[in-house]
Amino acid sequence: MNGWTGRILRVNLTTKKSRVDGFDEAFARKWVGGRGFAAKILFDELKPGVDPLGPENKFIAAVGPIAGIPAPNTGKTVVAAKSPMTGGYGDGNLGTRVTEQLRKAGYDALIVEGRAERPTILLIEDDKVEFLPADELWGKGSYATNDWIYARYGRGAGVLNIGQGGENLVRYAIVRSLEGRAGGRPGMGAVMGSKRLKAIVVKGTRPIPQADPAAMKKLGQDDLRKVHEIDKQSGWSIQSTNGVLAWCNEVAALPVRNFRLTHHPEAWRIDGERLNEARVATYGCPNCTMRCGITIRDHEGREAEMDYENIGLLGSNLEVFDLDQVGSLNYLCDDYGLDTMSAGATLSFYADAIDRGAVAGDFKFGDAERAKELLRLAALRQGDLGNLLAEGSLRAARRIGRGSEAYAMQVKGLEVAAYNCKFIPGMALAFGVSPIGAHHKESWVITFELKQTSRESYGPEKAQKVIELQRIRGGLFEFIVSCRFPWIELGWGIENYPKYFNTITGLDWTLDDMWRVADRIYAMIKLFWLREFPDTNRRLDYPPDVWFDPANVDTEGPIAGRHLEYDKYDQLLQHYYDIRGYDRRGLPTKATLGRLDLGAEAAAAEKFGGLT
Ligand code: PTT
Ligand code: SF4
Repeated sequence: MNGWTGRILRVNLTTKKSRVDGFDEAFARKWVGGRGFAAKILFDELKPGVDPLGPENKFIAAVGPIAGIPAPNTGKTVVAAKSPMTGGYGDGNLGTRVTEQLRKAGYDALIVEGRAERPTILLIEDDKVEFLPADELWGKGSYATNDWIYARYGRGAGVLNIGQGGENLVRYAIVRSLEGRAGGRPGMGAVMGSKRLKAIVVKGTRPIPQADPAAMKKLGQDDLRKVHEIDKQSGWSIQSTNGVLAWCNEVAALPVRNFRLTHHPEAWRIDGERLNEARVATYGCPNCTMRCGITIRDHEGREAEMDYENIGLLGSNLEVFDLDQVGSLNYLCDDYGLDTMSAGATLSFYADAIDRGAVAGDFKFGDAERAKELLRLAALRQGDLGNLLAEGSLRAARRIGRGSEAYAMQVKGLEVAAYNCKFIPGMALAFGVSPIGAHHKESWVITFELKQTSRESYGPEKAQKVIELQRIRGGLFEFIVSCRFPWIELGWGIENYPKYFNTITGLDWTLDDMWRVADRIYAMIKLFWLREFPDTNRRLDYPPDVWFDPANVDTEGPIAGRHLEYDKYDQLLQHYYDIRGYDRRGLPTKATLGRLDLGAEAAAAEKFGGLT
């Protein structure tokens, strides 16, 4: 079978045993890899209702057919588990040498089960699997852990690790790799921590099976050069992702003051130009010439890798308009292994709850020093306050009560990314129907919406575009496993990806074949949610209430007085369901599931909620 190793490594931390499971070409073609493998394995193997932080949950790292092959931006791995943030399916995607090393070790995916008795490093070297003690690393930050591993296994080793946040089961703890990469927003680091798994180290020596290695080598190298040229000419990497901050401020889409405001006169102080001026180094994932990781050094000499989402949620949304201080907060999240986005949004929620009188406290918007202290308390789960903040904004709101849930900025329990959709219906829909909670990765429809359609519209063209983008971003790039930035930021043609896929596998797929797999994975994930939440309904696909609230409108600027409207949003949601072939509850119909070759999965899910 070209393109796949046909092997999944299964490791049990409780029994310290491992085995290799094979899979056949039918499985490979049906699920392809990455998110496809993860969703299918978790659906098949997790009993409904298992505790995401219990030993029954499984942690998965999965790559896809083009992952790790020298071609544009193929150094990514999907990490997945049942999410401690949402209780549903969760995953993330990060740049790491694990991608190539796992493939070279002879596996397309790793499944980690059980819970180790003592803190453990899982070492995988081809067929050898070892469970090494990590007691001396437990309690250490992600940077020190990474250095310790590099010192023993070399910088070429693939490493996934967690900081203290993961160890202490902070629900939004993330997985870290390389110098600055982080992935698995819905608590994938906490799942590693719950298994007492401090790090995974992978080294492999075998060739990656390919139908035509010479053709792929030439194609990959040529295209890496071309992408590099386009990037140089476009200048995208000068500001990288943070180029978007000034635009969000201009179009009233920036989160400010826990999403109460949409723009701010001080925003320029943390924009892409300022970030580039402060740059001390540039990092990238393996097999990437775009190298979008910009780091700055804070006043304590600590280097942090900054992206727009980090700056939007640790900066403007907290009203910290000092890049140095945002850098410090970013560094702490990285070292503790906390998701910058949920951490920032949870602190903003807390400041808002104090400001509105729902809870007593001494934290105010703009207070970066106290924010650092609060991150520490959350990461170490110190005291009542640390424990409250470690739960994320939805659970914190439920504890605080007094109506605060309305301004906990989350969907399905995962905090909203840095786009303030008070009056951006299509992007609000994208957050609502994202299969892992309010992540922008699935469908970043905002630029299409604001540049090519009317902001006012709730028309089917927006639902159609959300689906089109989901198929590409949450589908193709997550199952083939490759970074989407060449396509989204440089206009690198989407048709290149079936070309890579076909050259590696020897198959003859078109983009339509890719969209079918994407739709299958989305439907599969919906069934996962149904099983966990049998009373699921369309309300699960709604964005936060405050975006609909007339009392929360901007009083000046481009969207003064405007807010989302429930009935129109509901209609837009219905357009989305209709195009996808989902019913009024937001579940794929039996006919849709049949069309997607999900009959067996439908039968397994049906008893949980009566599919139509
Ligand atoms: C991603 C999420 C993002 S998305 C950002 S910034 W972004 C935040 N980065 C964090 C960080 O840094 N440190 C930290 N402690 N927490 C962080 N949380 C946030 O995590 C990332 C890039 C980026 S930068 C984006 S958009 C693209 N995302 C891709 C994706 O999701 N899939 C894909 N096939 N390609 C992608 N390319 C881009 O990768 P999550 P990375 Mg991350 C310091 O995983 O859970 O989706 O969270 O992977 O290797 O760091 O690259 O403006
Ligand atoms: Fe990694 Fe950025 Fe390159 Fe994508 S563009 S592969 S996120 S360095």
